[in-house]
Order: sequence, then C-alpha cells, then structure tokens
Amino acid sequence: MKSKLIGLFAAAALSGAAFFGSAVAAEPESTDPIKIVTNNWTSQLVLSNVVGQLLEQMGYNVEYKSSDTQLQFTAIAAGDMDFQVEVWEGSMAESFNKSLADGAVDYGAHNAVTREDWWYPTYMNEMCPGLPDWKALDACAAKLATAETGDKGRFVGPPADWGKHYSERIQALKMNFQEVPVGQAATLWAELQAAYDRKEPVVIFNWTPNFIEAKFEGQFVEFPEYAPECFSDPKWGMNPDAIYDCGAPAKGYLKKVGSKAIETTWPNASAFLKKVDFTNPQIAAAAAMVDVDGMTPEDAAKKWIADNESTWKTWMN
Ligand code: TMO
Repeated sequence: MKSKLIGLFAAAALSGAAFFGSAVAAEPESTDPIKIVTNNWTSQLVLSNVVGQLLEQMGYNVEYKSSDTQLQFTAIAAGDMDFQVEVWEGSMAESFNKSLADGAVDYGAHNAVTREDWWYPTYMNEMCPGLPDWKALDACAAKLATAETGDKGRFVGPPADWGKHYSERIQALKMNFQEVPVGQAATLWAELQAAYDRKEPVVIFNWTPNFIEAKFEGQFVEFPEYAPECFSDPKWGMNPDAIYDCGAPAKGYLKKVGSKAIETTWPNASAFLKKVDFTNPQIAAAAAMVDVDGMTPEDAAKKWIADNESTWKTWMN
C-alpha cells in the first residue's frame, strides 16, 4: 500500500514537472481556495475557467463565485472574492476605480482593446441614411418603434448589472428612444437573429471582442466621443445640464483585478495572474465555443488550454 502510494506521488510529480518545467512551484503556498469571480456572459466564463484550470494544474485550489458585475468589486476589495479576469472599461470603470481606492489590486491590462455600445446590422445603413451617426439613428426612431415603446424607437439594452447608463444617455441627448433591457445576454442574440433573418431594423447592446462579429455584419452607433468628464461634469458635452451625454469608450481597456490577499497568501499565483493576457481574437473565439459551438465553459476552457500551450506557458515563467 505504502509503496503504491509513493509510486503514485512520484508519477504525479514527474508528470507535473514535465508539464510545467522547473519554473513553477510544486507546492502551493496555501491550500485555501482562490476565489475566481464568474459573470453572466460567455467569454468571461470561459476565461475564468481557463485561469482556474491553470491554477489547479499549478497545484492550487480554486472556487468559482458568481457575482453581479458591479458588486463584485466591493467583494474583491473586501477580500471575499479574489480574482476577476475581465474588467471592461465601458461598463465597469467606475466600480473598478472605486475598488482600487478601497484596497483591490489592479492586475494589469490584457492586450485586448474593447468596445461596448449600441450596435446594429449593416443592412440598416440603407434604411436610416447617415448611420452610424447617432443623430441619423434618432431620426430613424419611427422604424424601430414597437407596441412596447409606442412612438419611440426601441433599444434592446443590457442586463441591469452591466453598469451602463443608457436611459440617462437617451434623456441627456433628448433622443426619441426607449431602452428595453434584457434579463440575460442570450436574449440580445435572439432579438438580433430574429430581426436579421427578416432584414428588419434592430438596435441592441453589443460588445467586442465577441462571437457576434464572426456571425453577423454590423457596426456600433457613433455617439459623441467619450471623455471621463462626460460621466462626472454636467457642463461637459452637448447637454450642459446632464452627464452621460456621450458614447462609451471606443478603444476601451480590458483589465484584471484581484484581492490584496492573493499577493500575500499565494505569491506565485499572483505573479501568474499578473501575466495572464488575452487578445481580441482569443476572446472572440472563447465566446464562440459556447455561443456558436454549444460547449460548456468548462469544456471550452479545457480545449483552449490544450490548443494554446505556448501562450499560457509564458504566463507561468
Ligand atoms: C460586460 N460586457 C462585456 C458584457 O459588456
């Protein structure tokens, strides 16, 4: 029995060494679980599982904790959760900045450049001349009117916790639109698909990188260009009495955030997490594995790890 156990440990140690090389510690600094935050869109779920599965391969224990995209920052600052792999500037900058002031740690930016905003299929350019300019969309509101929105155009908006301020933007820009938020991302894609099949006008919330760009032709509505003051100074922008009279950042960052505890409790994991770095094509492909190919986030992460060894190996050095 004893020799059999020793043999098992030796085999595990050997395969571990062959897998990771000598740079990675064989022993975790702590067996306490690293709590990885999961949210409600697919690339985030796949990337969280990639990070979690790699940490497990490094010998760490991992727990996945689902959270609201704004409240997660309070939890990370308080040390109740440890790591978030996708911090999008366009939807989370305000909560993220506040969390840094409250003790959360900036884990650095991905290579990816992001955008999250109103988006429409390209065939609408003929129906609404002047698109992608927002004023042309506003002039076209009647074509987007529904029973639900009366004579106002319908904007199919994001779930409430994604931190956008679109109803305020509609007011600030005095647009003839109404936001109808969805409960979950899948409803955005169902609305898009239904309109797309019939070449009907539709305006939804969308973001990039995402699987959408590989499947549908479309573009973002161009609103007045974003500046940070737009969110804090009413005098800034075309409405002197309102904030949110601008678009979301067109070249936003994608960052990572962690708890203070990672650095002190699991320093090697902390060094690894600082190096984790995804590109736009990798993130779009991660979403597609779930949204197009129907994989679970867990299986998509396994496949990503199998296919991208040369990428994640550099994070472990
Ligand atoms: C936060 N999100 C990427 C879904 O816009």
